[in-house]
Amino acid sequence: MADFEVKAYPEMWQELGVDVARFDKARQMLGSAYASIYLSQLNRPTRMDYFDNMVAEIHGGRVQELVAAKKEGRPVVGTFCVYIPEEVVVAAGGICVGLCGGSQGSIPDAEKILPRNICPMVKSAYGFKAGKICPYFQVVDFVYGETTCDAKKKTWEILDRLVPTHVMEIPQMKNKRDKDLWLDEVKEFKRKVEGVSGKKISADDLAAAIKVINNKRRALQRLTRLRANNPAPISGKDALLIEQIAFYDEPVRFAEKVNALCDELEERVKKGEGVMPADAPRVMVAGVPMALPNWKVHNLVETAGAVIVGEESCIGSRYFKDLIDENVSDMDSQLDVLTDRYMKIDCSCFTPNDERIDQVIKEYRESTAQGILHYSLQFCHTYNIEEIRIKEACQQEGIPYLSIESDYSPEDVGQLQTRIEAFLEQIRG
Ligand code: BJ8
Repeated sequence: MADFEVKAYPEMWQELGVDVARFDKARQMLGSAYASIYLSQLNRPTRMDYFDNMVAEIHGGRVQELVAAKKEGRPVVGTFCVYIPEEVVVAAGGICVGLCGGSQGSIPDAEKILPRNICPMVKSAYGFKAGKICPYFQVVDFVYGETTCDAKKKTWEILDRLVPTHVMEIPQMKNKRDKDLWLDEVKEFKRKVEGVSGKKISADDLAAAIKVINNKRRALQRLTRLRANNPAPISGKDALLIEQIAFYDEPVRFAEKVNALCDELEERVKKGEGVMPADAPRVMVAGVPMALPNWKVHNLVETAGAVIVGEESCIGSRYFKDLIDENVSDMDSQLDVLTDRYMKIDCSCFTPNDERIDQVIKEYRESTAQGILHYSLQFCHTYNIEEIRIKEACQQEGIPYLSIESDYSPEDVGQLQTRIEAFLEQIRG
């Protein structure tokens, strides 16, 4: 197995108030997991080297950039949901970072205070702050939470004791009054960001930020389109990693690197080169976001000889499928089109949520997948219940389907492996 190390920056961690001894163990574990899950893959595109380096520097180089930005007075905002309008933060010269919530390691810290029977993503995220084992959490000026689900909504009240946590009310329906509420929330968010940064956001600032984030989303759309080729030019694991890095990398650089990778993938497609043979089963994943370093399902599916060709998820297409109209130039119209774009996010917190059911089938067709794997986290009521409708839609369309409900522990790996192998046999026919 290739050597890989997540770099250590103990002095900086110390200054940030991280529990260095514990965090260093987590760093080593992440490095060996990454080497065995990622670097063992065959035929990887060479331009994945940038993203490998982003993982190597996840607790160092990128954190240094955030610390430097803060010294310049630029706000650093931690987020947990794709509903947070990052264009507003970027317009104020700030940085949005998606905070970690995909690891089993921080859950015991959370369970000292939070109930055990809530979503592992919420516990993992809270545990990172409570245990002081995430430099990103230590560096943010404040955290922006939202009211998408009960577990998150109520955890923010407890998290606020450890780090300033401000909550946006996300509407749960899509009527005109809901859009009006959301527009008010976006305006209040803008005031908050202006307050922290001491910078009044102009229409030009917002226009520039909208372009930056649209370009990031366009690069991810391009990557998704390339994955529809057979053989797939990139693995699902690598694509998922890129979608995860999208939440903490500098957006202009990130878009450049994704586009450079896509250039290489286009060459591969021309030559008929892939990461798996053309007869490998092609699977699309739909459901709950897989926060870094949650690679469990992708790893199981691809280790079993299939390839994942799309993620209908917030760490996936829900984050980048919609762009903001760039053809308006006054602040009121900009906030209006921004609000429209965010209202298209079809999170399962909405009711009714027919758009998502249609979107899953649309993405399935576009990805040229041969089956859908629905993924929910334990205790996520909205995704677990909405799964009923996704399953019905798949039955109606004759799409091979598997539903998985899991958490971050390794305990169910054997059982999942058996179910995934049976599902792949069904696809192979
Ligand atoms: S817009 S999907 S990122 S809320 S899995 S914490 S819902 S109990 S993640 Fe999400 Fe925003 Fe929606 Fe997307 Fe709660 Fe469910 Fe846990 Fe969840």
